Amino acid sequence: DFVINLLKHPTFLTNQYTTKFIDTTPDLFDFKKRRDRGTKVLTYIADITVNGHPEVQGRPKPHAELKPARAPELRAETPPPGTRTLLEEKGAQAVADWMAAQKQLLITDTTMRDGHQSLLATRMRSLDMIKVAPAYAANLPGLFSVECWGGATFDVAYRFLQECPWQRLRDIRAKMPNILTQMLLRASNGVGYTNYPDNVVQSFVARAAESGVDVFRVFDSLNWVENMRVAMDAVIESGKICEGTICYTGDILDPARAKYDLKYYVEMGKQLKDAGAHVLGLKDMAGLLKPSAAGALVKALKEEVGLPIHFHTHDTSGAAIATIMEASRAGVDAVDAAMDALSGNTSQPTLGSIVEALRHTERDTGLDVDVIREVSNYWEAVRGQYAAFESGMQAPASEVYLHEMPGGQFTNLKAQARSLGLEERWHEVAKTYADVNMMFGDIVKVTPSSKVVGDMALMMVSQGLTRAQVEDPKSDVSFPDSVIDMMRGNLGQPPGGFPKGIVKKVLKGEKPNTERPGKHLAPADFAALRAELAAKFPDVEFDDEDFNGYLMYPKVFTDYVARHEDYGPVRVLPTLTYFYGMQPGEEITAEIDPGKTLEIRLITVGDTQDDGEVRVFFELNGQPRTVRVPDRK
Ligand code: BTN
Ligand code: 3PY
Ligand code: ZN
Repeated sequence: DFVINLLKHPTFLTNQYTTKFIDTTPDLFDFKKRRDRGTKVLTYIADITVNGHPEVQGRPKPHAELKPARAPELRAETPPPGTRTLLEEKGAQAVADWMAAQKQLLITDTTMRDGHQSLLATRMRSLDMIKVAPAYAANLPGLFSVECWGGATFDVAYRFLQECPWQRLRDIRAKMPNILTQMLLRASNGVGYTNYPDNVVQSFVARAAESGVDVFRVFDSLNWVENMRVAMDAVIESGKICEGTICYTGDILDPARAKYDLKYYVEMGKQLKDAGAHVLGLKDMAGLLKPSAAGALVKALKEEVGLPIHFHTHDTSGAAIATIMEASRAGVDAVDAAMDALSGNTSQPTLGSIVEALRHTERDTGLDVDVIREVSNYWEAVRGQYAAFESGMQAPASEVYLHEMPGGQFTNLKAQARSLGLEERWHEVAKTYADVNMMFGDIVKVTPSSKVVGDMALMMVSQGLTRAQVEDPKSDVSFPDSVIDMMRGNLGQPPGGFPKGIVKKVLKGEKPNTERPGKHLAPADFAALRAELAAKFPDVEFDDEDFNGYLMYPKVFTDYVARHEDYGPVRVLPTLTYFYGMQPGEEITAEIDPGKTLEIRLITVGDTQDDGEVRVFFELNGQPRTVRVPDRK
């Protein structure tokens, strides 16, 4: 007997045939195999064409005359050597030493991760990234790295895009072999929202390194270095680059926010160096670091920690480029930026403008602005296809200094507020978010701690509760689960711990755990979990990537596999087809395997039959095909 991996090599349904039959009938085997995947993809297109995609219902539509997204011409036949070449040849420490020795400001392009996470609700599909990856390799070998994995992209790929995040990583890696790939890792929270057992974190990091991640930006959502060690050690062990990261909050220039002062950050930087970081990440996830503060902070970190510094910020306030210029003057080694068309507002500052701002100065990035414009034009066309996921944010706003929401959360929380009917009361939500932060003791707010603060703020606004009412020991408040979880200590401890009063109120006297959460989590039983997954899908063979997806997100992964059995490899469809289906007469091409394409033409959509089904008529590679789907409208 044999099993096949339906996910990676979706072939055919083995249980319909005997092994012997297939062995002796290779032509039939080939035919069945193709027909099977083709039919599944046609079923998906038919379903979306008839019923619509739930994610875009009621949302703005892409412009009728969208320009096609064509990747720029390649300016080199083979990718010139880049930062990854150095990592492969000399190792992680050599890359860090090289960074520190450079005069130019090094640039990370975040378009494929934080850019779309912060502007388009993380909905960018792999196909749109893979198409342009060769142009990055050939035309932009001078980039420090390309952030293209981790953060929210992992679960969104399975959950909403019906595609495998690991395959995205492998495909980008293969098409961009010379530039470092970078991921965002939430330390013991992996790419999830809660602490995982140590062996799950270790397994995930090893797998990610193997599948193509070169730089791991590791942070903890409460800035607790103790809770970062397992992840950092795993990165170092893998031979890849460990960017131990400080999350920036508050304002080092404000005496009223003394909890997070210069000394605090320098001390944390030293702890990260001692924990083995090759590079010190400075993650300003909300865009709160003001220009003058950046000068002072970078100078102090450079002098007192002595690691190369990689700075990440968001342009929510509109002041990010000024901050970058100050950080650059103070000697920061690398900064994050997004390609122009996916920059600004809650995203990263504008890559092309940073390059221009530093031209003919001693920190000149050496990047070619013509190339950047070409690549940005590609992203502009891609962005047009995701109109449904635009946040509607019209302008930068200084309000970010009040609420301190991370760029990646802002649009998300706004959408959540909208779904609760609170959109008109957004500024109240923002103010309450700030109140909750103070009630929790002024904590770092970044996934997952930011989600806890957001949950609490939405609950208070929708129930009309003030901070004083919540804190009143005599009032009866039912707290969101995420708040109870955090007060139990399940995300770890913030500097100085959570305020005693709120812990007591939330936990109703239950004693919190103030030790590292992973210390009390039993290791996951990998053999038992593999068996559990296999039992759910007896005909599917899972590999190590799949299993690590299952470890992070058991339900999300299982749902993804179940849908994959019906719809097949929908990741190969053009983005407009994926979200909007097809028009009668329309024809598309989808590359189902390298060099092997499906030519799909939608002929017509029939009427709904008595049984509630609709027949949809296609041509697939010139052959007529009919699929039936339920009319759910
Ligand atoms: C997703 O996870 O949402 C992507 C898969 C799409 C499921 C299709 S979309 C059309 C149809 N309506 C549904 O509610 N589910 C299927
Ligand atoms: C994430 O964890 O996804 C973030 O982007 C945090 O800034
Ligand atoms: Zn960010």
